[in-house]
Amino acid sequence: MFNRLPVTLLFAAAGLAGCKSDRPAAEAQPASAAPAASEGAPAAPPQVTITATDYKLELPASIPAGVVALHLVNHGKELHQAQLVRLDDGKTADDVMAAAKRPGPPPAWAKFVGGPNGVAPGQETTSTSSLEPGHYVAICLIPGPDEIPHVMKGMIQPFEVTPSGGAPAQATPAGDTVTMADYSFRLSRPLAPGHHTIMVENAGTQPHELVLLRLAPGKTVKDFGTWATTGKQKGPPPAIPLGGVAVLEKAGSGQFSVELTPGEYGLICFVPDSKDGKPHLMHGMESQFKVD
Ligand SMILES: [Cu+2]
Repeated sequence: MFNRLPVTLLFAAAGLAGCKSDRPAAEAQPASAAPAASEGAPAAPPQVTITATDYKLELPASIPAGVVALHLVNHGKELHQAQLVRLDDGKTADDVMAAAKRPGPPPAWAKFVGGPNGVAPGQETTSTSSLEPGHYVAICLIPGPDEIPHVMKGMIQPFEVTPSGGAPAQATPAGDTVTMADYSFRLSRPLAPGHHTIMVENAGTQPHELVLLRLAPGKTVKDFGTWATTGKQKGPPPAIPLGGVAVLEKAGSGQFSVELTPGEYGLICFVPDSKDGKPHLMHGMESQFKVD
């Protein structure tokens, strides 16, 4: 399945599910824990740190179910993401690797539920999701200049989401929404400079992802699409990926936060089309906007 991803699924990580906050929440993770809620107020979601290097993803072996903020830190020299994939009972990371080596669409037992999307070396990003209990893997499907997706080099890490009995956590209310369709992004309103929490919803029939790009002067989203796919990542990148939400299946949602400064930005989706296998950007799933 991931064989044809090298070029096509560039930033496709599996997306996390929605961030509606009516799920039982989670005790804070010992590692990076969550703010406590005041009496009567919903708890803030626990935070889990995911560290990416060339080529490993590190995260806790167990995460409490419910709303969780996933903070991805890229210590590598290449672009990385943390696509979350929920596996049916009995399936393991080895099954995912075996499937990755076969051509064809992803197996039905693997559900792409979002997660923090691609960030440049040295960057970090946070994506908030609502996770059901179950077996999961975090993977990086972004290829390097050799067009081999990082999952094939070991960027796959299993983890469990375990039932939790705490008070419901509350995601930060999103001030902005991006609705994804086949094949478009629609912003609920223009984005001003400053901090934003952005809800991403998949209203399409196919899986989609959102990668937020800050464009280099004079460059376009299309330039980045070409650089990342057919251009073998040669030369200076025409844009810096600032995260987003990795692949979400139909009706999935997740949110991410970002600090915007004035400039030109883009949104792009690299998910391979279910009919012709071309990345969605080639079906027009890319858009550009100005922050000023
Ligand atoms: Cu798409």
